[in-house]
Amino acid sequence: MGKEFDVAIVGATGAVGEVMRLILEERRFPVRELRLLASARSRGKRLAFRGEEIEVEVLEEASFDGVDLALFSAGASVSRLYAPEAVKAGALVVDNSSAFRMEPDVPLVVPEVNPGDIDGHCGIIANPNCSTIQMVVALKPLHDRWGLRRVIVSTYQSVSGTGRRALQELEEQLRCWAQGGDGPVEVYPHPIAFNCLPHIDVFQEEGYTREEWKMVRETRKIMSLPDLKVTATAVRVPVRVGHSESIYAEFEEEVDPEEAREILREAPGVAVEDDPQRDLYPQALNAEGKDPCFVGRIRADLFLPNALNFWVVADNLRKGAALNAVQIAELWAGKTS
Ligand code: 25A
Ligand code: L14
Repeated sequence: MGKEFDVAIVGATGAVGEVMRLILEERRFPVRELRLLASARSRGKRLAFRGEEIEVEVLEEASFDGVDLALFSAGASVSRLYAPEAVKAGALVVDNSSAFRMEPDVPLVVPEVNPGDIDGHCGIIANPNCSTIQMVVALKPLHDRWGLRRVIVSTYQSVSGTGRRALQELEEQLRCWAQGGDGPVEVYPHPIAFNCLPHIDVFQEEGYTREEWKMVRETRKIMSLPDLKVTATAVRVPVRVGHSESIYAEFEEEVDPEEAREILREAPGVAVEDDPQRDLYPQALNAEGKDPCFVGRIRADLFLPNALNFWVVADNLRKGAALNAVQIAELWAGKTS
């Protein structure tokens, strides 16, 4: 029998934490014991894992005694406070927050793109931003063929990215609208029902948001292209689950959209859905609950022979967060046992 691990999920009752538990079970990750950790709000809640019920515990410093692997998804402030405690207790931390991603000694890993980078870790491996993950999974095989020079991306991000409260707010606004009223507006600065908000995370330098800067910096780090030109516009749309992206990618060499389609068909973690004559293209509704990054609308740029345009959709809670984190854990476990 292979090695088994004591695993903790921090933020176990959140939108991503729930999916982490599901994916550990689905992929038969070798869990000996699972510890579910959250804030005092969730104390005593019981959640199912492999047919048994596990009680949620309140996160504290001592929570990591005996833990081999800790998956964090409770926000950056919780990670900053508790990830060092988990490392001290001897655990490997896979952190889904933005707290450590740009630290030089913290690998930022997408297993299909830079699996070798996990070797440099000092106890923490960071899981990238959801929009960045699905973009680099599609860009990497094209970069290997033609050499990536510049990327312009616009995102259409679902509300589940913000967490449970945002999902509830969208539903509440829709319910109130159906009854002729207005719903509560608390999580986002404006209504999200029937709306698009070009505002994800906080506004920062040069008029870009933090989400947009994450897409610039994290893409450069994951792809080891420190000077890559990336321009992002991140938009929240009234979709429950699944982030969509319109990507313009410019290369060193002339490209061929048919060859791009073939390359992407063979690429790990990618599923090509591209037959416009049959109305076939990736959709958020179809991506929910699935693992691949779906790519479609692959076409040559009309004016530049070295550029492609395409559309990428993935389940932001799975490949954008929980699945990628468990894939990192699998890479690590493979080297540990
Ligand atoms: O700080 P950030 O990085 O900006 O992250 C903010 C939020 O974004 C989500 C996640 O929300 C996070 O809290 N998030 C982070 N990274 C994400 C990613 N990559 C991401 N979402 C998608 N993709 P969430 O509600 O989905 O999950 C929160 C989880 O973290 C636990 N938690 C929060 N603070 C904690 C903590 N655990 C320990 N110590 C703390 N101090 C949280 O557990 C949940 O598991 P909980 O017990 O606090 O929440 C149980 C229920 O309570 C509701 N709730 C959450 N926050 C509030 C709240 N209710 C009222 N007020 C609140 N402020 C939730 O509905 C949850 O079901
Ligand atoms: O940096 O869609 O992981 O709001 C998690 C939530 C990115 C944005 C992160 C969202 C954030 C995401």
